[in-house]
Amino acid sequence: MKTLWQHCNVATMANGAYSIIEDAAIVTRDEYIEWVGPRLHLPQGEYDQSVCLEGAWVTPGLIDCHTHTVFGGNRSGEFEQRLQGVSYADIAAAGGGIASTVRATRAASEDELFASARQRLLCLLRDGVTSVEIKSGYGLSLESERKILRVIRRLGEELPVTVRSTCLAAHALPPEYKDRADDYVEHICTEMLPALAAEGLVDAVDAFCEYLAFSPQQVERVFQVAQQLGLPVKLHAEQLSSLHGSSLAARYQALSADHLEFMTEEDAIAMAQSGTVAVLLPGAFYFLRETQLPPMEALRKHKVKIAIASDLNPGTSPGLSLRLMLNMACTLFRMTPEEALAGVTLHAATALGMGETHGSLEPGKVADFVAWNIDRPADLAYWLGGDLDKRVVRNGVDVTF
Ligand code: DI6
Ligand code: FE
Repeated sequence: MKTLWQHCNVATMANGAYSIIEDAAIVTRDEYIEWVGPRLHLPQGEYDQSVCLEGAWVTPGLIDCHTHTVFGGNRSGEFEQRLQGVSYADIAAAGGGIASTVRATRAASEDELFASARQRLLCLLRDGVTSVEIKSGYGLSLESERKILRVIRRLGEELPVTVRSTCLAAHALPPEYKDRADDYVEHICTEMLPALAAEGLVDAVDAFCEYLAFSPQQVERVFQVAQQLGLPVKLHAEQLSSLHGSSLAARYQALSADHLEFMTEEDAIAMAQSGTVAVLLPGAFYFLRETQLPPMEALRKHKVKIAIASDLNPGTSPGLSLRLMLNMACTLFRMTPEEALAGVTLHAATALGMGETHGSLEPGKVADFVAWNIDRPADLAYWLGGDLDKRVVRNGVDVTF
């Protein structure tokens, strides 16, 4: 099926810049982009169908490259506690925090987890998301991590979105391993990861490197096993303190290091050298009322690719809109709307190892795009949420709903 999409302006996001083509046309053949350029230069040819986009601005489909969409329960009670002055770390130390979501997630059936995650994922899709990464990490046992990863696979099968699964078994210490972090890491490395990878449930491996989670030495053990299994790694690093997890991630050619508020310039240099993407999570920064800003200047100076994601999770970023994160990236982190859009398209694709096939509108790439009824691309970072008028095309097919 060959389709001509025309009467639109395109921000192709090639090379991570708007790369605008006014009065553009896009030719797709099945799920791929065959041609994109000014309509006046459209090559002669026959089309099975021609679609008028009525002057819309077309961008690549948005990519949310860091979410924890699958979990049981929620933590709005802890939100109230934090508003009364109790810290995130205090709540975690008292058995709340991640541990409380682990209890609720373990207690939920696969169908219950699927139903609640589906609702949240639909919110992201209504915002123009066509690819999403979803992490496990609220199960923390082989059986319950498997349950979450199976739900993640099922979400990708039943909804019009490309889903990448990440195993985050090293998210927190499960209660049965209290005071035995090394033993839990050993269990992850010898039992969980090999089994889950063999079942085809894992596309990448992540860990939480933090004083209240896992040490760089423990993370390195997990990375070594991931490498043996042929799986790419990523890391939650420098969110609450500086342990140089981002440099460790760079040493293992991680796809991304995420959060990064407390990273140093040396970390940025290491990430630039390994091509590791910096994934910034303004929703978590905002929701925790963090004051330490990620080092934007160092990231820009060393040309580290910057992605933006929702971090959708019940504890630190109950964010159901990736476009809202664009706004926060601009207002809180002083990114430009162009940088922010690159952060949810091309650089987000790279953070998922999909940069060759997704994230920009170029011939040969997958035809995932959104035609927005807006005046300028900056509108995407300007409006605070809301359901903007749009058409969503995924794999060359209109999936607007
Ligand atoms: N960092 C975060 O912000 C989330 N996980 C992580 O490693 C928080 C998860 C939670 O509080 O439930
Ligand atoms: Fe996270």
